[in-house]
Amino acid sequence: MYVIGTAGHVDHGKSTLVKALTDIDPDRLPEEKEREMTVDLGFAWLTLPSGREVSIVDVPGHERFIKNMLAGVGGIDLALLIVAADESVMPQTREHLAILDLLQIRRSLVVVTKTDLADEIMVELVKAEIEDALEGTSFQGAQMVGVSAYTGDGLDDLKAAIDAILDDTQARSDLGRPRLPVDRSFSISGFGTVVTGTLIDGGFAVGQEVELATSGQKARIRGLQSHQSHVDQTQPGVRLAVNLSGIAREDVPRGEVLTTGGWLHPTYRLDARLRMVKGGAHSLRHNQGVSFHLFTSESNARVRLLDTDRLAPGQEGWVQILLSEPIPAVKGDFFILRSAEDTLGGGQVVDPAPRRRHRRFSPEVVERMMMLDQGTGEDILFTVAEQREPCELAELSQHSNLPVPEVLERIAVLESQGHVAVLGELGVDNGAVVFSTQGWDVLKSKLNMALQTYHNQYPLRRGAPVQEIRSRLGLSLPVYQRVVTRLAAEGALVEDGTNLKTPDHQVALTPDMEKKAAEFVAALEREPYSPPTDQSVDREILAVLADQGKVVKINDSIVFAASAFEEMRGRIVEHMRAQGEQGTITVAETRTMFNTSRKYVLPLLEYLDQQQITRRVGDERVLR
Ligand SMILES: Nc1nc2c(ncn2[C@@H]2O[C@H](COP(=O)(O)OP(=O)(O)OP(=O)(O)O)[C@@H](O)[C@H]2O)c(=O)[nH]1
Ligand SMILES: [Mg+2]
Repeated sequence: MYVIGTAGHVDHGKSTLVKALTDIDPDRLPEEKEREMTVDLGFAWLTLPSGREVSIVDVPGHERFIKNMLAGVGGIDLALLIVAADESVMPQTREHLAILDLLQIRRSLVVVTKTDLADEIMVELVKAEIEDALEGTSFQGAQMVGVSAYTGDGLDDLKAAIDAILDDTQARSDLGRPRLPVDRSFSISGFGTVVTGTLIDGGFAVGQEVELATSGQKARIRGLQSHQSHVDQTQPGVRLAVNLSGIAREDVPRGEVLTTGGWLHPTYRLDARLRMVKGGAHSLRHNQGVSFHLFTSESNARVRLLDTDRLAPGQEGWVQILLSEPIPAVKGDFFILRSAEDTLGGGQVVDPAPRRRHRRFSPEVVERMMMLDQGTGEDILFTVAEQREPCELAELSQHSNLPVPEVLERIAVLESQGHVAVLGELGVDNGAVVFSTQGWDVLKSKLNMALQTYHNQYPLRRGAPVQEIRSRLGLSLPVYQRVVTRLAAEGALVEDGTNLKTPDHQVALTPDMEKKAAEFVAALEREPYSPPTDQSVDREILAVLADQGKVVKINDSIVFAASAFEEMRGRIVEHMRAQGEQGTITVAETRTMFNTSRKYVLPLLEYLDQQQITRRVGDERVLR
């Protein structure tokens, strides 16, 4: 489906032409009918001679309503630039032309209206003037058709010309990420909230859950209509009325974007390539305040010029735009900048959510933006990965404006060429994360450094607690888990329970420590069942002895030599077994057995309970 938009100076016959073509009066507001002037957007549709159905968005020509005009032309495929034969090129002819040119509207056609008011020579003169105005714009060389809505003259030629152009126009791409920039919302009693707009980048279906990208609110699609007929699902490029449940009309103002959840987020900051209007009246200074228009939305903004102090009419530059109201944008979207008086320029979003405020006059910043703007799919994905790593697939897709299947394909190529590292299996929705190879190497060495530092600090510990290393690296848990799994598989680190260590880390005691440790164990062994509890030994050394299996730590004060502990455990178990299935042992029996005191026996039996060797029943222990 295609959407056609009108454009041109006030009173040049846009709405009358739409009515003549479609039999639908696009001026629906009472004040429009009364003043014979379009104030806000109008909508109509017709079936062309080929049988193709097309939508028409009719815009106001009056300078005062230029914002409404901007809200209407964002999603159109073909622009009809309308010039009255009795007035020729006028200020809003030029301004609308400049806007269509900046938005890079794909196809264009010039319509000279009111030919009944001019003779043939005058019409030719007007066409020559238009030709001059089109020079240097994307409209240059556009076909021109003369019509009179009054006599009907030329209307058939116009329809045929539109058909021919659309025959030759590619259907809108379906990226599977529908966006409906809302241009109207109203409520119908018995139905509730209805919003309208031109659908781009994907389709919607009845019953689907949707999200408002700016506010984040959710709603459900109750019904869909295109050209006043019910439809169950849609493709991109249609004019659509969406009946929503779960949301009030007031919560969906013009400028909202209806989309599927999770991928599109509003941004306060975007990077862009800005082109100033050729032959415009004003230049743009660094940090100047402007109004920013993207599809149907509008926000006040400041423009940071990144590679110059001033942009004169006709010049281009790299900019970072700071918005006062957040707007959901996608890489590649076209926007317009206006001052209070006129259209200054416009351009294309290069990065919809740059991570930082860029330094000005930085060659690296400009180089990255150029890569995002003009690079191949691989270049773009690599640049996004480098800037935002670790990156998930959805993030790569949003920031590159490439559909997920293409992202998967191209990331696989980048991985095979050694430019990126992919952690986890590449696939839809399985949480794989992508690093640039350099970023991955940096992370690996940081992790290695963190482990080394830990081992140096605590040479007697087996390893560093997993969570401590994670917080040092500042990684999210899912990413960290992928990182550890990958590095363990590569043999770059060893996972040991809840500890991590470098593969070559080994706990080694110094000779002095060895001596102290041996003395300590010997002291324990001298009194195996009542070992001394006043022996001071370094906690780290004690941990090593426990790790090595030479001692068993029962609690903070009681430590048995391993041989003693094994013997006691064996004899206690044996005592119970000897009595048959239901064998028991008491504290007193244990005490007698080892000729020791309650001080040792109580903690020992509790320890055996903890180890699930015994279980306490009243005053006795039974075997587990
Ligand atoms: N003679 C003649 N008059 C026309 C023709 N088309 C429109 N008009 C008249 O021109 C005036 C303006 O027409 P509109 O269609 O409202 O112009 P518009 O471009 O939609 O104006 P805005 O929406 O306000 O920018 C009206 O009085 C129309 O009747 C035509 O083909 N011939
Ligand atoms: Mg009009």
